[in-house]
Amino acid sequence: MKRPGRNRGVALITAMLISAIATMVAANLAWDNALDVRRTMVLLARDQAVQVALGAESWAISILHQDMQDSQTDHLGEIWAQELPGLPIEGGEVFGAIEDLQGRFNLNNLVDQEGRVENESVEQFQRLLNALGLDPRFAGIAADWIDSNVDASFPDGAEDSIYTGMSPSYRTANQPLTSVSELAALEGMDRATFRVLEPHIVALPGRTGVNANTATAAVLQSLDENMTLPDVEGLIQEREAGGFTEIETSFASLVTPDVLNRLEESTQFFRLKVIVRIDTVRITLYSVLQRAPNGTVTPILRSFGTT
Ligand SMILES: [Ca+2]
Ligand SMILES: [Ca+2]
Repeated sequence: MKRPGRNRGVALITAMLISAIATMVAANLAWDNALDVRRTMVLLARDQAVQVALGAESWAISILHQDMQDSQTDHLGEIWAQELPGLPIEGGEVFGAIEDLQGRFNLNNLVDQEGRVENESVEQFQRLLNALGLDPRFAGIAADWIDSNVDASFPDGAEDSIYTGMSPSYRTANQPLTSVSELAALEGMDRATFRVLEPHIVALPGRTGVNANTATAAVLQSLDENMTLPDVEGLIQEREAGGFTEIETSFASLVTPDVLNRLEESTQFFRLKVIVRIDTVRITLYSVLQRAPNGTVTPILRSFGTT
């Protein structure tokens, strides 16, 4: 016996099912397609942001090159030291700032060219740590990390015997640093200490002098054990208008002749920080720029997103 009503019902349900599946497939395709488009847009925006950042780097290079033609000294009143306010670009904006890295304490000064600990610099680093309210022991520990031997210095050293006993265990670098972030590996170093210290330290290739015109307050204080806070404030006030007129006059009564000899009024190493935002993409480029005596500026280290 035929049951036409029931067959029609099955046909109807089948048709509805097919139509539902077709809709689902279409929706999925549209969703995938939208994701693909979005992904491609982000990749394009990222590429573009990197190009903008490199463009900003070229601009910074020309500013530093020009600065060398215009002046013999480097101080915080010069054009390169002025932060670039946000500039609009297509779909976003770009910010930039150049910092004098020789206003910081160069950790690689802790050793001489043969990799032996240089005591005057270790003492200066101790004074810097004290000025920042940090444990001065880190100076000896950092010196051991960088110096070429594996004999722990006394009383504040730490060599392989300490680090190989840690979990996970590791060894000391026993060579100059390429990044200050290596200090995070030091025995006893924690994030809070590193954060306080970081704005005042740098890892530059070889030994460098401090630029008195741009040194941070803590670095100025580290120049001599008898340097007081009012001394530092006086120095900062004195250099405000356009750097020190005569470093020797300003510092002779405050530091030893040795330290005075190492003070400089111009700079070789700068760091550019560029932030580019395009659409939802944001990148940060850090670029260490070295300026030769003839004014040629070369990027020697680039990194994205980290210090
Ligand atoms: Ca200058
Ligand atoms: Ca060592």
